Amino acid sequence: MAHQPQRKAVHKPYSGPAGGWGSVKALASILTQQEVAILGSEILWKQNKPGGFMCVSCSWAKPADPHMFEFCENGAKATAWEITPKKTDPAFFASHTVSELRTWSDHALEDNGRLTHPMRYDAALDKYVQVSWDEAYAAIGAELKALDPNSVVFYTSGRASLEASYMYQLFGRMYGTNNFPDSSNMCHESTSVALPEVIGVPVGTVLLEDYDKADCIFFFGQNTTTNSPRMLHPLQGAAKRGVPIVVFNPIRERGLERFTNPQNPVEMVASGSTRIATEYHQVTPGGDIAAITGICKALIEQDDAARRSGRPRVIDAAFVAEHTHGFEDFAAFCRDQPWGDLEAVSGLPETEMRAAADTYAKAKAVIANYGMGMTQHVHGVEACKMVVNLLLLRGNIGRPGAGISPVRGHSNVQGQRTVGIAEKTKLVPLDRLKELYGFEPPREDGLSTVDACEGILAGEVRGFVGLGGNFLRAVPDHSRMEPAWARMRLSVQIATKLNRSHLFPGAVTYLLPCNGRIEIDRQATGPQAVSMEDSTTCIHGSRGQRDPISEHVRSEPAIVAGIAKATLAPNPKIDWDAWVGDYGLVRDAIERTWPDQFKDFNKRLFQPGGFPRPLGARERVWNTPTGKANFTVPDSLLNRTAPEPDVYQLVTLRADGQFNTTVYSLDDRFRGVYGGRDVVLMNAADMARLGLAEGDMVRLSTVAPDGIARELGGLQAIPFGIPEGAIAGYYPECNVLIPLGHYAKGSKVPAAKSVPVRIARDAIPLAAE
Ligand SMILES: Nc1nc2c(c(=O)[nH]1)N[C@H]1C(S)=C(S)[C@@H](COP(=O)(O)OP(=O)(O)OC[C@H]3O[C@@H](n4cnc5c(=O)[nH]c(N)nc54)[C@H](O)[C@@H]3O)O[C@H]1N2
Ligand SMILES: Nc1nc2c(c(=O)[nH]1)N[C@H]1C(S)=C(S)[C@@H](COP(=O)(O)OP(=O)(O)OC[C@H]3O[C@@H](n4cnc5c(=O)[nH]c(N)nc54)[C@H](O)[C@@H]3O)O[C@H]1N2
Ligand SMILES: [Mo]
Repeated sequence: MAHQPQRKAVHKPYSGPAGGWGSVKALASILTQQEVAILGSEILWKQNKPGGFMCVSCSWAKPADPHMFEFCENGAKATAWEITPKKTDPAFFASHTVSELRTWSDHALEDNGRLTHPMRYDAALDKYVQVSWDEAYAAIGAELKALDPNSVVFYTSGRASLEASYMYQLFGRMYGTNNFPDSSNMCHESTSVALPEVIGVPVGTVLLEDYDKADCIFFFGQNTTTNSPRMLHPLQGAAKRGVPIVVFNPIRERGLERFTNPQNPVEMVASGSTRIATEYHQVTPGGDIAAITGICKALIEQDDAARRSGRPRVIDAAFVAEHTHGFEDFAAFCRDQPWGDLEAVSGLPETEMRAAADTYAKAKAVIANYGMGMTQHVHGVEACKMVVNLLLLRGNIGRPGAGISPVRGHSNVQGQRTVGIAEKTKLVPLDRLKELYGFEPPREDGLSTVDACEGILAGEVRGFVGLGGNFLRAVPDHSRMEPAWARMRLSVQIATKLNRSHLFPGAVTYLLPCNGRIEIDRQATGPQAVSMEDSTTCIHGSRGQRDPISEHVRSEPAIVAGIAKATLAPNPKIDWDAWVGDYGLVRDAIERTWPDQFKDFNKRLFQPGGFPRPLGARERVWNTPTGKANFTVPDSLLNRTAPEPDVYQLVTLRADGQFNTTVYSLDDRFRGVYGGRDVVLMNAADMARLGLAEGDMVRLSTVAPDGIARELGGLQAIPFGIPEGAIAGYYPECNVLIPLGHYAKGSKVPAAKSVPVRIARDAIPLAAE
């Protein structure tokens, strides 16, 4: 990979709350950089409001009775980033070769502005050149027809609407493949594999209103501050009601400690803030299975004692008897684990696990939230099931104020799965598609993200179509994936902004610019609405508000239809043009495919707060093999690879100034790291042991069974509050260190939260500032 110049970062520990004036300042600086004046304009009034547009940042629920401004600092940044007037147009491409652009940073590429015209890569010039849409569709269709459908993958990043996603999966299946890897494969796939086995649904069971009814809230490995800041509003409400909030995280994340609501004038003026976490347990990365086992062990011990002395039970015995399976095995497992082992693996003293158990046992209704700190580990699937074990002990699923809440990432990542973006055929109603559209869908499972990467490395995947995202940057093992990419025959990238995935062309490469969700989507029957599903299964309509960046960009449904028509033989049962002309017809088709889930879809599109999809587990109907909710015994207490001397566990993190591979700024405000991302955050004792002073340069090298060398140098060591033996660096820069084969068993989610690495001194000079 081309070496990008290092920028010196400044470390100034952050003492303020999350939100507050810092939030306003950071936002103002992005608005200036993106040349947008949205503060005080109509656009932020419309964000996450019924009849307005749904935020393009995270997937957190949107309330029926929104705040005056229902957005957060990061949502507003994402809005500014999308509606910037800056353009990456044909003139720009004429003056930069692709080789040169490969030396640009992630930030610089996207900061250049929106893509405006369809482009084709010209190898002789090493440049992108402008083409017409018809030319692009015809060429892509011809290429796809010549390729074996099973050698092509159709990637989706979780932002595309339900309408675009439904059309995309239908097109891919009619073309002949189930190769639908998506961003979820790198994200909550561990959840999607775990939850169906244990509670019969692949998604969380809570609704937003449950946060008002909960009397205890747990967080495992989710950084609300940065990644779903609007969630801090209900949390602040809960904290003010005196609800205990118990956090498990190796890093003390500021928003989970203290929050000032930037939209509350009284708090802002008085510089007030609300304490969020009542207990903060700095678990070792990969220590949660052991930590939860400890909590469950304490509860079971208390329950055993209560049973012996005839006192009221600590577990919900009636619920366990009526609704669950496997309790006795699980209880025996917990009783058997020595506290010493649980302490060693979790990094927490027995007293902390017991304290969390006491808090849990006192509460009548508990919500457990979790994120990438659980799913992106080698036993990520088991970790998700452990959260379920904890909840089942006291009947905390399927009752008001209680439930499981995997906090999803991209704004429609959950919804895409709901409408058929899945490589696993059991998740898709193939017979129904066959009946509705009169074709024989492929029946073998397709490729997940990791499978697709393996296929690209092996030369078996010959074509890639990306509906959004930055695949090549989001996946592990950059130094192997980037050179392999160019061996593909076809690369088609549907995108709003230029990114690194666009700079490794295959033989035939097209870059197709699309509308963003905030833009007005004008079609034959007038401006169209699209829809998405939030993290709590609620479906919301969304209407674009701004004029598109250029008259040459097209909507995602239009682009999918354009490629489909150029590739497939006409099918009398699908009128692609009619669908593009009226997305209501696509919603009708979605309703016909899943009549129970999408009943009266068009009628309910703008229901305030969204309409929830029905979910068995919410009603205590368990669609599992046993017909009950299942307790399970984890296959490992340790959610990472076994420790070795001098090997550190690297956690890859998101900074506050980024949305995945989109880097808005080089700051990570709440963690006190400013102006550079080439850092390693380390425990001061580890730095002392290695003889490192703050600012010393280090090089990380991966310890992997495949023996392939993976290195990243030029990283500044910064002392930080992280457990000894663990270090942290930023995603996507650190992805070069993650072996493709280092993923969660069962879900293949790259184990990005614990990569075994060695640390050495390095001497790369810093770029002049
Ligand atoms: N502004 C902004 N918003 C975003 C995104 C973004 O990049 N920027 N990304 C979106 C996407 S796609 C997603 S998936 C979500 C991601 O949101 P999160 O699920 O919050 O994911 P991460 O930021 O990767 O961080 C996970 C947290 O896990 C902690 N952690 C790491 N290892 C462990 C562990 O072993 N145990 C425990 N208990 N904790 C651990 C880390 O310290 C960190 O606080 O956010 C979405 N929203
Ligand atoms: N080491 C490490 N790796 C990780 C993670 C981690 O925590 N650590 N997290 C993983 C996770 S959770 C995820 S979800 C993936 C994210 O992987 P992706 O979803 O593939 O990546 P993004 O960075 O979200 O994609 C950004 C690009 O999307 C395009 N885009 C933005 N808006 C639109 C739109 O409306 N339409 C279209 N067509 N394109 C648009 C822009 O061109 C932009 O450059 O990364 C994963 N990789
Ligand atoms: Mo994600």
